[in-house]
Amino acid sequence: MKKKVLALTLGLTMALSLAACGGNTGSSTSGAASGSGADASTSGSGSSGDLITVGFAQVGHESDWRTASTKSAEEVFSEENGYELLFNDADNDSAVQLEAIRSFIQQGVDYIIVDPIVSTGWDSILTECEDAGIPVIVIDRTIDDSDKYVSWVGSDFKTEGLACGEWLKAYAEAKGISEINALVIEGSTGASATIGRTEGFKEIADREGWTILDSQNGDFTEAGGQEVMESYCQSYAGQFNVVICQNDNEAYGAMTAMDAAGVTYGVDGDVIIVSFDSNKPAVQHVLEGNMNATFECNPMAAPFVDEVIKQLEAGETPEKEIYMEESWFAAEDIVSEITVNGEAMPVIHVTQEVLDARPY
Ligand code: GZL
Repeated sequence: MKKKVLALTLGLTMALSLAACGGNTGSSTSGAASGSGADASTSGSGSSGDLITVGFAQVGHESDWRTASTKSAEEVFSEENGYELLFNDADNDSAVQLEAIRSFIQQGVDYIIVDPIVSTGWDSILTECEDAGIPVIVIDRTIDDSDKYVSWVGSDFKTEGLACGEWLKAYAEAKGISEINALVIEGSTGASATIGRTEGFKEIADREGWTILDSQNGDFTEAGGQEVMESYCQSYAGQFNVVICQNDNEAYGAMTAMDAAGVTYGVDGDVIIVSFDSNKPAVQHVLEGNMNATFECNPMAAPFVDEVIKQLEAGETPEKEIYMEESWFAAEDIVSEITVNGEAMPVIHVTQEVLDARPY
């Protein structure tokens, strides 16, 4: 929008002045390619035309969920859709992410999209965006110490945690399991997804009198999940019957660790294991009974952001908060519905048909 307005003004001025002496107008946009990690660069050669330039500051590449999120953005913010995408993968480094946003400002992008690695430390950079007249759209994780952005598109992470707890309560009752001794493998420290899922599950655990033996950071990675679970198998051998993994990749690592320790899990095992995200490989594990349940976190925010930008381009005011639709999946057709925040929600029994229909 900035470029179109700028190009229009510039073009008009030049046309008027050139008309006096004959000549043509031009416009230039600076584009970019992708950058990642601490030496991330977001500069790039320009491309012409009235494309809307979007700078996307992504968390990193730590999980299947993140890959799906990035893929969705690349598909939506394409040249054929009228966009030029500048992309930065901050590799889970908050300093890199802030620098990438500063670079987008310097390049004069039309819009900035950010998935904030952590939920605090944002007011200063968002003020810089505001001063530069660049609208910011936040996706996925939340920013909790500034509201200087147009819209947020994402998930209710606490609801995901509550849903996990309510499902576990109903499942344990149906299975005649009277005592829950849980181990939690948390996501990245400071991420709102971690904070919300931890808070939601703990609320149900406290209400039901369950024991959470330990809760450690697995960094949303498979290696992190395996490392934490290896430690748990040492420290809590024979004491736990539930493992809550705050994303799919941590669950894959936890299963590897439990295999090595001779701990059985899943539908026919001694330990109930669940995950968050519900990427296709995780739903496959649920179908096969390796995992008991998975709670979806929808990574496909880009189409909703595209809608927000179209509204802004049309001079309209988008919603401040836009929540994604999400489902809960279980291996056994035992719990068909749970009530979360007073709302009845279906629990989907995973069949081959359900797996085949998964979009990511
Ligand atoms: C949640 C998202 C989390 C996913 C992880 O919305 O930020 O980060 O649950 C990802 O898989 O790494």
